[in-house]
Amino acid sequence: MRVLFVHPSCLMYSEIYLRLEPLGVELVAAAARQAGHEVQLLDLQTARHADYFRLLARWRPEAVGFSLNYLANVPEVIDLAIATRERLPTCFIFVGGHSASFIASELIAHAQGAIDCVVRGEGEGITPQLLEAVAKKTDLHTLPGIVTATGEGPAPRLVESLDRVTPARDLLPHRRRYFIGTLDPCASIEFTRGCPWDCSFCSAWTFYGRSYRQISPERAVEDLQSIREPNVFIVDDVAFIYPEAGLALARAIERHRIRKRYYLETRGDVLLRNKEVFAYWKRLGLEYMFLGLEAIDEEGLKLYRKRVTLSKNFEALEYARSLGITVAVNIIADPDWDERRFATVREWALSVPEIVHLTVNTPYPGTETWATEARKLTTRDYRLFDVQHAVLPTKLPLERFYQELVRTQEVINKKHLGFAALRDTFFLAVKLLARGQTNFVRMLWKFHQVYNPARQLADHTRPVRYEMALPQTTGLRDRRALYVHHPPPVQAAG
Ligand code: B12
Ligand code: SF4
Repeated sequence: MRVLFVHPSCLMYSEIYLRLEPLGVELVAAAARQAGHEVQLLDLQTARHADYFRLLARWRPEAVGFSLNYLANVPEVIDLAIATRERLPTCFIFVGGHSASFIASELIAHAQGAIDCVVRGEGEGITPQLLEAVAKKTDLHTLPGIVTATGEGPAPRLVESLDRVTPARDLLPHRRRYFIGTLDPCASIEFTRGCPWDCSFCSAWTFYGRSYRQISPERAVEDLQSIREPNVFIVDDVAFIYPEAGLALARAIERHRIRKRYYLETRGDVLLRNKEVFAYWKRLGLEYMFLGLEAIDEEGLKLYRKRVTLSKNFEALEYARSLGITVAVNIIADPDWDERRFATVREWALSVPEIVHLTVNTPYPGTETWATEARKLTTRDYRLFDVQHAVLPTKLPLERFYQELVRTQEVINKKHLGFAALRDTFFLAVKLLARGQTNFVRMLWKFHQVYNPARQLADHTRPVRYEMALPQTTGLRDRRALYVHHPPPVQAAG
């Protein structure tokens, strides 16, 4: 079969800092190719809708699979599915990915016949079986994780081994457009999957049923060796939870003399527990680390159930600084914040050398906060669920909230993109431009175009064509009801 996989566009408010390759759908595309299908992959983060429609007309795929990790992309994917159905009425159209897995039936209802099925959970194992069933015209909704308008298969299954499929990176022609900050160009890689913690605002743990699996060091090294980019973003939710695994991988990389610059995400307590692992990785090229601090007070940490103390987080920052790693931290802005609270965060952000990101507390389907807060939502427009908009009632008038939010982001940004910082990055920018890498330099000038309180407020007044469904009941009796995958329980971490 001719199968086209599609990743939707970037979300406007994150595009200025980064644009990364869609690793999940690359894996699914690789699995379909391994099963003998003719496969293409189009990433709308680097291509336009016009390119998609041209490809449809030219190549006439028999199946189109959309990747839907981000809730804010839901309207785009539904519209593309409808437009595809109009152009190619017999084409099989399916959707998979993180967000799609939590709202499968809702998507099918919105699309009114344009989406044939939604694949819940990991896609690389089931997609070849699904395509085979489509070709043989057998029932789809008997397959694990498959949801159609007429039925739903059994619960999705975790793939037996993460070593079997390697991402089809070769299917993406515009690889130089992927970057994160100064790591330009930048590829992505996965070493582990899942997270054993259970933060209330996050759906990473509910998607994988709190499981945690690792790719073997041999396979990880092989994948790394195939990457041509000098920079690599590690997509793992929490890097190097288990020190032995982090060290084994580091040793294998050293043995193979692989030299890259790395960006990873982890937790403060994991960093402190496994200091020697991170120090080793620093020697291998670890340059940036993202720590999800989420709050700068104990109360906030408890609210998000981070299971870490404030002093541990601050100690972790100290340790990362001592290693010479540049750290980016995230703080969650609660809709409850007033001017005083924003001012405190501004003050704190200016007092530390780290890059501070501010995101707005957003209940997503699949999170615990969704089960407890969704009924309070002030909007049901998917596009606003991008952690840059307030979707819960704000204590300040909404306009004032955005003014404070953008002012805070601006103050923080000036710290890094202001004149003094620019002077420091000048030579780097020139070097990148000389190599034809323009992503980082463009980013430096984009902030004011994107972050603008009036524009953020205006986003709330756009007509809404697809409205999110609310949960049937409030509260949550059994957290396992949120799970997409239901593996046997693992021991809780932290
Ligand atoms: C890496 C990552 C990123 C990267 C890369 C994104 C990219 N281009 O793909 C970066 C840093 C850019 C990023 C940014 C953001 N992210 Co992010 N990100 C992740 C993270 C940690 C891992 C994703 C990943 O690569 N996993 C590894 C691959 C192998 O898994 P996968 O992509 O899920 O793919 C599998 C399945 O989903 C499925 N599948 C995927 N596509 C398809 C397609 C088909 C057809 C099929 C059948 C199956 C299928 O099969 C794949 C293989 O098993 C997830 C958390 C998580 N664990 O999922 C958050 C996560 C997806 N991000 C999230 C958010 C909120 C964001 C931001 C909005 C944050 C911000 N501060 O601005 C931005 C938005 C970016 C944008 N769209 O423009 C939320 C999503 C919430 C939601 N429901 O919408 C998540 C779940 C994190 C969380 N804690 O809640 N992110
Ligand atoms: S530690 Fe990170 S990935 Fe794990 S549940 Fe908490 S926020 Fe999500």
